[in-house]
Amino acid sequence: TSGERTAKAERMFELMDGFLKNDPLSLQKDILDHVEYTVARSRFSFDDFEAYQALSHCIRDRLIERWHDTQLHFKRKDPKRVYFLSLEYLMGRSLSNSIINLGIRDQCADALSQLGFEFEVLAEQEGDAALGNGGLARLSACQMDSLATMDFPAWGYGLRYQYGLFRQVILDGFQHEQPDYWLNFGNPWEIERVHVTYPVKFYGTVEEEILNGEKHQVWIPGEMVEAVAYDNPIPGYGTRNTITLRLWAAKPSNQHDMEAYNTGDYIDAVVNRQRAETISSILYPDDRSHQGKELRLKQQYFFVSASLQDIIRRFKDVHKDLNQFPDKVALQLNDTHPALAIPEVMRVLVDEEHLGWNKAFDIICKIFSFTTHTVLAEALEKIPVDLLESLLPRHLQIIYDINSFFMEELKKRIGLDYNRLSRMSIVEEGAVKSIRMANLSIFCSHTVNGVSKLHSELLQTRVFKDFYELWPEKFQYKTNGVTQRRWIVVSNPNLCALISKWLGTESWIRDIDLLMGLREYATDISLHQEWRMVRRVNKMRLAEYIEATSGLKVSLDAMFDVQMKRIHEYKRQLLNILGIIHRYDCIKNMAKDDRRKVVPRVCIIGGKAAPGYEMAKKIIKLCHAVAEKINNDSDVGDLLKLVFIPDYNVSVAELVIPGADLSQHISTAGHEASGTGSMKFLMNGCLLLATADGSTVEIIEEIGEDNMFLFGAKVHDVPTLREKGSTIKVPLQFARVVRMVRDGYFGFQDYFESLCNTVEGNNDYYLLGADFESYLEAQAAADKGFIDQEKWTRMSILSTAGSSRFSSDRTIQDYAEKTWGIEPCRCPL
Ligand code: F55
Repeated sequence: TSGERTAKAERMFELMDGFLKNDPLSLQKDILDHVEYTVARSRFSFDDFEAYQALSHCIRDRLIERWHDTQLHFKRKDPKRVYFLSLEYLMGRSLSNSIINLGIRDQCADALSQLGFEFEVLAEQEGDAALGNGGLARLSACQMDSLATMDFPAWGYGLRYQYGLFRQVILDGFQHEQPDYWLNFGNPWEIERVHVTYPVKFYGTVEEEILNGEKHQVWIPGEMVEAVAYDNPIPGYGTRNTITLRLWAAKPSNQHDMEAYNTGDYIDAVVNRQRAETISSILYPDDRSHQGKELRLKQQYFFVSASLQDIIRRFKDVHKDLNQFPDKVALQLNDTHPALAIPEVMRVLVDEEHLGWNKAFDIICKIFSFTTHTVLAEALEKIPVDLLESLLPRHLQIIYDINSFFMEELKKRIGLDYNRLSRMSIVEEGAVKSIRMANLSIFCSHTVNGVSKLHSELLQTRVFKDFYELWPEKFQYKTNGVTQRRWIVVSNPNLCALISKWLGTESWIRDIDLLMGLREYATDISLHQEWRMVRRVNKMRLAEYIEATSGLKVSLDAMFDVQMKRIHEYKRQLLNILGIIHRYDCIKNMAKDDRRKVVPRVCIIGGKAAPGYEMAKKIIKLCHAVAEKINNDSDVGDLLKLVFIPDYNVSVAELVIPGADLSQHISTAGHEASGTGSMKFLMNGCLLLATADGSTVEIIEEIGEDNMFLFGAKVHDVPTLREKGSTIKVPLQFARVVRMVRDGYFGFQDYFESLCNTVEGNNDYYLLGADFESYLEAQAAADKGFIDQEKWTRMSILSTAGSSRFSSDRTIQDYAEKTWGIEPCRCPL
């Protein structure tokens, strides 16, 4: 009865004694309780790792309180929600970020120091959550942070891979991949929801049924697995709002293969069941190509099906009429990887909810928005029809139906221009008939977003020109951004304190535009002093890390020059290395006296190569071979060092970025859709040496050409240069450094031959030769700038001050207003 319920609620409230408290004493008590009852160690003897575990659980409890309140608040208010669908998230560590967003950093540090622990040491115990490859995946993580902080009613959906991105181990200068079994020591940041499960079906056949005198297609699936939810609370900063990142794990279903138990071998049947788990077992480590593998397709559908069942259930809990779906739901496709959501929603609406085809399609076009992260037509995802037909026969039919409708619409607009029709078709005919996931996504979304202004121009004039001409209003762009919470507050606490001191407020952590206020002090000598001090301490930290990982001692007076990102030919790490060889060669050929004028450099390179990407792996080896030579040459000493930092990931980035003086973003113009690493360096007051590619074009607009070192061909020069091919005038120094590698100056002559071939004559697709001279000029300008420390410091301050446009808060605000149509929904305190 309701009387009993009230009594029970009152009793509960009495027992709970309000919310968990955040003073150091209460924190200590909770930590010790978790040592004893969660970690099950004696409170008189536990090590750093166990202390980390206990502290994490203590923080987790506090996250859960806020998360419950937020979810309840959303439920009560029932606002329009955005569902962010992404197959990848690079969350990195959670402890520091949570403590900072909860606003209890100092209290935690106090609590720990009295127990004899240091917060920083415990934070180092945590491993990275690396459920993604690179920029796209880290962008999702930054955007989740902004969505929570800005109080948006948002959910992230993804896959809970058991193996994250491989660990990179370097042996003899070669990359080796080791599995990242990251859940080994437990994961306090997730909440397993054993009762939030959905069946996901595969294979089987489609049959026709007559229902109320009408023909219907029904899918009779052949296999079933269970999706189990794992919720990762994402706390906002300066708000109680804590949103959900829901990751799905595959488990065998009890209905998986019922027949086998009756007919076959019991042992075999159980072993077979277990195979269901492989669906969510491993992240594909390739960030370029779509391999057309069945397992990958299974992952995509598994993720999409479970997420949509969850989303539709949440909608139906409150609403009866599916026509209202678009008023309550926005579905965001993070690249084409989750694009099977389109035919899946169609299938549910038409086959299960029995909506008419036109009505269903109308709903589809109102709920989906699509963001693409690539510039290259050849990188667009295609799914072989054969694969789809066997795994998801009904979805293939639906895609064909959508395509017929699309072709009819198109013919009305452009007539019988068959070339164009076949270019735009969702179905690609050819040796391997396949589905063009981008074409499907564009046609069925109300908005197609690029990730920078330049990227969007390229989409409109090249990659999706045919579509843009017909539906220009669909095309928008939202320049990427990164979260200042992680990339300044968490990773650079000293700079954070300095900024707050000079701005007289911490509000910039939520309101990034305030950061521009630093411009006013760009020439203030006392800020300069403090700024340099902070930067030097960060360099010290980085130097210690370099010594610990590679044994190399580096001078703090040298310029720390960093290029860290996935290894790709288009990102031109090879240009960097060839530039370093040139620098080395110059030093060697100098008179001793002249060497005094050389600005000392520590060149730092890091990044992972996709396991099957031969050239990228050769670039890594070349970097090591060159480092070996330079670092052991007594003629060179501290004037030049080259370090490869292994196993680049989010937490390595947090350490390296604050210590960088200069960072390189040197892709061939027109190849980097946006680039987000540059924004993190910029926020931390690192100067950029860059080409006018991706978001760099907008960074130039914001901080001015004089505040960075720009070089290289512009987007519009590239096609002409490529046509010219081997007739381009390539500087002698370029030929010389390539020769050195070719001739075995760094050993491994045969191994590097094919790499050298990629940059010579007509083969030099990424225009290393054409850009070399201008690259060296930019490098010389950087050297010159570094000598004038006052000028450098001013540029550094102006870089940080100019980074506000590149906060993911701004990106998310744009998406909310212009693409999703959602509003903040703030949980009361
Ligand atoms: C991952 C898997 C596949 Cl199958 C294909 C691509 C990827 C991937 O990781 N892409 C990626 O990271 N793209 C990058 O996205 C960033 C965020 O928008 C951009 O800044 C960057 O330019 C782009 O390369």
